[in-house]
Amino acid sequence: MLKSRATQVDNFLTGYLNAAAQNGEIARPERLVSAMRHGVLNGGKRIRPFFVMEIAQMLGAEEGLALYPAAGLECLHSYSLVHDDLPAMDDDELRRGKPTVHIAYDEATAILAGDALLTLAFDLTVHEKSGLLPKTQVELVRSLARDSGVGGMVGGQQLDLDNENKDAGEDMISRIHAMKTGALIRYSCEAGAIIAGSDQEERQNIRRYGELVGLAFQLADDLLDVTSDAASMGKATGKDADAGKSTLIAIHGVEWALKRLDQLVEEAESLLAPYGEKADIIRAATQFVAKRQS
Ligand code: GRG
Repeated sequence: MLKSRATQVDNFLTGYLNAAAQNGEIARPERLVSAMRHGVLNGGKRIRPFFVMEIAQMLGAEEGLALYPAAGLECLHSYSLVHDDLPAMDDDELRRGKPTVHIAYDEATAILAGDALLTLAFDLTVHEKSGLLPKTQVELVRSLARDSGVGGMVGGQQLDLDNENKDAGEDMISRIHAMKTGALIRYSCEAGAIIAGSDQEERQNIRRYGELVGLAFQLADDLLDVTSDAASMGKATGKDADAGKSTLIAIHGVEWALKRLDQLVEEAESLLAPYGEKADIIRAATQFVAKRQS
């Protein structure tokens, strides 16, 4: 289900980064372009571009119209992972089973590759070849900036850092999840509605759907941490694999998390009712997010 969209995005980004470097659209510091490739073309699931493209399609947008903003969103997501892996943040040496960008290159290059992926995200979203009307591009950029910035992903990351090694409490944990992980997933869904030219009511409905999927995504991620901990230690502990980070599972336990996931999926799917069979692929994706194994 995800695979064909992932291939489309990978092919697009490979072609774009190669061509843009060759024809001078991205003036060549080859080391930087290479580090950007390492950060973005490394086997990610491409869940966010999938939602942009499939929701646009479900709502009647012309095929292909969502490709540039979808690829842009993946660049932005990849930037966040490159920076999240840095020594000053999570200090990770592996990402998607391969050396992180600062390990494969160096720290300064990883910072710059992240910066360049972030700016490329906006470049692609307003690209003249996207086929999108300028008004649509502006709406996308506004939403993307809002959901990825201080009131969204980056703000959530700061709150996460502020609460490290503290008993964060349920409200704060939920807020961190909604901002740090949820906001970009919500944007991925809303972007599909913006591209399809939805009215405000439909846009709000899809945004709410995205919010619920974002929460399910994070909870599934926390469950994966618990099960991978359990696999390595022989028992479920309810503790997050990321040392120092509080999770809802540590507070409420695994049983609660499984039930909560079902509730989130049910509520999210109820918002798809108006779209009948056209929403089948999005329904399957909702299930995939909640039950994912990686
Ligand atoms: C450093 C500005 C800045 C932000 C970092 C999103 C984020 C904020 C950090 C990622 C930390 C993390 C592992 C969060 C858990 C959920 C998550 C975003 C997982 C990775 O997303 P996937 O599963 O990854 O879509 P792939 O590899 O498939 O792209």
